Amino acid sequence: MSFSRRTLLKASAASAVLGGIGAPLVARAQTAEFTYKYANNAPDSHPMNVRAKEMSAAIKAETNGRFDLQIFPNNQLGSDTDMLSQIRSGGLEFFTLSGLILATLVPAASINGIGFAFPDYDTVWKAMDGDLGAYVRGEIGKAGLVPMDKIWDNGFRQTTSSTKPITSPDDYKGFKIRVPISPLWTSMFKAFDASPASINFSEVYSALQTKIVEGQENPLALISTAKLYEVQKYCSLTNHMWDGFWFLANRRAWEKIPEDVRAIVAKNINAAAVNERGDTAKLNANLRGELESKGLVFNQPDVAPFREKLRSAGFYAEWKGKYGDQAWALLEKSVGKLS
Ligand code: X2X
Repeated sequence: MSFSRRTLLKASAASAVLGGIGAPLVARAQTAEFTYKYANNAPDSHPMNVRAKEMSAAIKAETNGRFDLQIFPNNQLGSDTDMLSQIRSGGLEFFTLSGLILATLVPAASINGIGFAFPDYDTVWKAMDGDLGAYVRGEIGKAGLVPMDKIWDNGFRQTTSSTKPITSPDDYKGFKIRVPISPLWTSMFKAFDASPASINFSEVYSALQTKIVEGQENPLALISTAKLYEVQKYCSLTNHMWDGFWFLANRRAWEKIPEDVRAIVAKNINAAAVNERGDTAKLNANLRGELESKGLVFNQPDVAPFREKLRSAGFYAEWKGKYGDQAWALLEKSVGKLS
């Protein structure tokens, strides 16, 4: 008798599951060879999870059921801090994380979050799909994680508050603001003389509700899908940084996948990223009216004084020193002179 390797693999995977007496044959006939977990911090309705579901279905179909990608949205597997340690140990196979938070492990990964660096999405995608993104992915690779080529969009970040609108840099003075756990975020809001508190996204709604902090900053797509408007009054369109999510794989888990299957998985993840960028940019551009109808009061401050405040506080000079000349030159090649 001759069996192909694939038939054998399928048969052994099936019999492992069928070990239980009387297990229903029909329901188990399509057991996947690879069942991998993908976890993230975004609500189920965020474009990231909407596109991830499509992507998972496409991967299953194109691999004839060999690869089953299971999605765990909304911090179901823990906070970003927890998920970062799980993906490093291999307890989790895939995870999307803001480059700024990943910077606790890979310092270069926060560079796209430098205050007021990116003027618009065209500049963002040119840089992140070009030299700057390639440089950051190289650094992520050195830390033992595998980043997919296309970064996913979180968006340009806006400031919300339960106490007052932010109309000028002075309004940030002493402002109790939640920031994600990331040296760049803390440094930037300290440069504004604010009082930043590092809190994982999984705790943000309750931190705002119980007034542990007055405000937070996030793109409109997240302010909407995470319902932060329920616990905030003002939304100031500060557009102070662009933030994206790297789609990361645990290296050992990634290398275990046969090359033909890996190509299908990578292709679909990157295609989903591009679709998610479109969805999220549209939401971020169009949500203002909807959020106003839910009670958020909007204002649009002139950002020039904010940028000047960062410059005079030495923020750009400090971070140029931290990233080094090579990385800073790649950033400035994309966005122009910063300091
Ligand atoms: O933690 C946040 O604020 C969030 C959801 O935007 C990130 O993942 C960076």
